[in-house]
Amino acid sequence: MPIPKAELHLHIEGTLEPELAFALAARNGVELPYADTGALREAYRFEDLQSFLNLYYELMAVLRTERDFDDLADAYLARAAVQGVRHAEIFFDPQAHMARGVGMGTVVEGLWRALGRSEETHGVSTRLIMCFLRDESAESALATLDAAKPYLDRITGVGLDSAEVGHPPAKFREVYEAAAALGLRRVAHAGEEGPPEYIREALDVLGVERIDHGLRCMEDPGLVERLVRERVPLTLCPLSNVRLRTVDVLADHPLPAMLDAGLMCTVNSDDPAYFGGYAGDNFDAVRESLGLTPAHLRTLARNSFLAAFLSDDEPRRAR
Ligand code: ES4
Ligand code: ZN
Repeated sequence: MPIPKAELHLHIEGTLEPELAFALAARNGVELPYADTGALREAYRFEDLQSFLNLYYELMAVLRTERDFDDLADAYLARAAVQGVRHAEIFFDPQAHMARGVGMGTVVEGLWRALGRSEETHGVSTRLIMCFLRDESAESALATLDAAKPYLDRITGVGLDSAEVGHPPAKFREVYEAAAALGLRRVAHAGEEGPPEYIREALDVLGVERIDHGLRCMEDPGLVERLVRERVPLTLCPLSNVRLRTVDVLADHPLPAMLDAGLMCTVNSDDPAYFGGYAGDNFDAVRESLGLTPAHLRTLARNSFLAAFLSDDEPRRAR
C-alpha cells in the first residue's frame, strides 16, 4: 500500500500521456507531427525547462472541448489514486488554451466535471490553482484573472509558471494583489532555474504561501534559515529536476540536505506524463536513490497535508 499523500505541484496539461494525446487528436481532427506514440515518446529528451515547454505547449493543441479536459483530469485522478494520492491541488494554464481559442469556461467546466466527482469515484479531494504564464505580460495575467471571475467558486488560488529566468516575480505584483483581494490563495514557481532572489521576491512581493520547486534556495544560507523559520512549504519535484537537468542524477538531489536543514519539503510530480512518474513514483525514486528512511517518507507525506489548502480559512502565513 502506497503511503497516503497530497499532491501539491501538478500541471494538469503535464498529465497528457501520448496515448490520450493521439486519441484526442483523432477525436478532434488535429494533426500531430509525430507518427505514433513511440515517436512522440522519443521527443521526451529535454535539455532544460524551455525545451520541455516547447513540447508541452505543442501537444496541448489536442485539448479542445469540455469533454477533453474531463477525460484528461479523470485519467490523472485515477492514476494518482492508485499511487496513494488522497488530495490533489491541480494547476492549469488558461492562457495557453485561450491563445488557441479555447475559452476559460471550457477549461474550468471541463476540469470541474472530473474534479466534482473525484471524491466519489477516486477517493481524491481536489483544488484548482490557476497559473499565469510568467513569459507573458502582466496585462495578460490581469485579463486572465478577469476572465476567471465567473468561476471563482471553483478556483482556490493562483500560481505562476512557464519560463522562469528573465521573468522575476515582481513583474506580477499587481495581479497577485488583485488575486489576494478576491480571496485567492497564492503560490508561485521560484528557484527552479531562477536565482534564490526570485524566491525572496515571491514571498515579499507576491505574498505567496508556498514556493513551487524552491530548489535553488540551497545557494543562500540566509534564505534557507528564513524558509525554515517561517515554515514555508516547498513543493519539490525530483524526477522533473532530473529530466530538465536541474540536477545531473537523482542521487545528487539536495532533498536529504533540505530535510536535514529543517525545510518543509514535499515531493510531487510536476508533469508526470513527461518526466517519468506520478507522485508515488517520485516517492519510490527518492527512497531508492537518496536512501530516505521511513521516517523521512512519513515527514514528506505529513508535510503534504499540512501544506495543502484543505481548509478555507484565512491564509496560514499572512503577509
Ligand atoms: C512547468 Cl516544470 C515547469 N516549470 C515551470 N512551468 C511549468 N509548466 C509546466 N511545467
Ligand atoms: Zn511546475
